Amino acid sequence: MIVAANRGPIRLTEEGWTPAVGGLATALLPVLMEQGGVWVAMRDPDDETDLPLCQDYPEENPRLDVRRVPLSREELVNYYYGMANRVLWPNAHYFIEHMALDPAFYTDYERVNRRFAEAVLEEAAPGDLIWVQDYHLMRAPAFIRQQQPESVIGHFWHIPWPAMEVFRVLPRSRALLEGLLGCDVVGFHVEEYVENFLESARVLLGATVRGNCVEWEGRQVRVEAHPIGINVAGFEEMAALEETQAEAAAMRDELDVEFLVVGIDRLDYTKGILSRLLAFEAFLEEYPTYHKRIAFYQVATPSRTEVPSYQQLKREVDEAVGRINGAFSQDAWVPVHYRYRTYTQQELCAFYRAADVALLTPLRDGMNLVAQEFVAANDDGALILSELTGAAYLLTEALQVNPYDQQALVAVLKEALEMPLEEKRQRLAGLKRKVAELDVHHWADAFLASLQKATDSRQLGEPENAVL
Ligand code: ADQ
Repeated sequence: MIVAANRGPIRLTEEGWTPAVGGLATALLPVLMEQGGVWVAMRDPDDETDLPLCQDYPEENPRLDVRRVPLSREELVNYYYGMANRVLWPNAHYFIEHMALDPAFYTDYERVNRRFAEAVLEEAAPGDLIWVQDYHLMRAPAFIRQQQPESVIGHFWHIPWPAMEVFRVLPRSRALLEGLLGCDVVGFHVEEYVENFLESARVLLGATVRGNCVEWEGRQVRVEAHPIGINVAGFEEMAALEETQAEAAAMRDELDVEFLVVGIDRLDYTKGILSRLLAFEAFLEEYPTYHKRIAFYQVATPSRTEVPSYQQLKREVDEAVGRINGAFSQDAWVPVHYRYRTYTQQELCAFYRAADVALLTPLRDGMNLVAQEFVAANDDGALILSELTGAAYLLTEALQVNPYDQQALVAVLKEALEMPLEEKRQRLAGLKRKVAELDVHHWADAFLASLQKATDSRQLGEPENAVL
């Protein structure tokens, strides 16, 4: 199997090369290590130039190759910070006003996608499954298909696919769509994104769509929902560690309040951190009885710090935190605790365990794994979840809210804080069942089984993925 993703699956730490933290590496490294294979990723010109272009992993008993596509600084700026993060990301999340349209972004995106495709083709043997990941690599599947028509190619899109009318705003939307239609299987988190994609192919390319298949250049492209999950056993184990429980207890002691509300996100305008802070401010204004009894702990990982919208968001969040704490702090009580940094998964687990309420209110989110992590790690808290996330379609026992509606946010926070313990436990039990089903290993198995079907039907000489 060959995986192509913007980032590689391993990191150099004090203990040597170890798997990267995060869903993708957790899900796909074990599969690749078992089957043997190659992971193609970019080589970051900022801090990876001394890494080899081909690296065996693990060193002592190699099971896979990490193949790196070297990028120049300019390519990184245009392909990654530009096209991926200033064009495709805001478009998919319905933030059209954040889109920056510089033709150089697309030119380098195309060039880098072609280089990824070439690297994949150099590594691929006949019959290998090729699995391309995410919005950084929309054009690569079509390049691979052109060069090697028999390839079996899948693509998983980790963010929302927007409504067709929003997608079509993108310059070159048709070429981008055609890139993905080089695949046999295209995966999204939920049916709604599948439907938006099918509609985009039908309207923008005039493609024939039957059921969940797009007929394209004499092939059938299956478009499917494969919701991603977390490493459930890993999170449950981490949450149960004595160390984690001690950290959670120490956090509660230090904060010394009756109610702890947490938010954990990358610092990204799609995550709704600013509106959440403003809603918390409105809550404190409306309910003075909660003063000195509640704390809101917001953790934000630095992200895409070179992009101007992210720099501006950082300033706005800093300012809002300062204003709220300036207005409401009394004696030793500070209402908002804001941490702009990255934590280990085990430390995040301590936050999840310590919390009474997880307040996760993205303005748009493909899935939102933090909600699932909270459910796996917490025993008797309440989950407030934006209805504009992929997770909301699945985690129906959460308290769901429109993150643009400040009054609703205030009301749902009060409801969560005052929810009887029995109801919280019941909801959490339902949520835990869902999260267990969504497990990331299941996600990888289900997608790969679908991709394998494309190979099998070809070998049988059937019209591939035929819809009868
Ligand atoms: P993200 O936008 O990054 O992912 P999310 O799904 O919530 O969003 O995953 C974030 C991950 O980062 C979680 O595993 C979380 O634990 C971790 N994280 C967050 N804050 C952290 C911190 N301060 N320190 C350390 N780790 C932190 C994209 C899409 C999502 C989709 C995923 C997977 O935008 O919608 O769910 O991919 O497909």
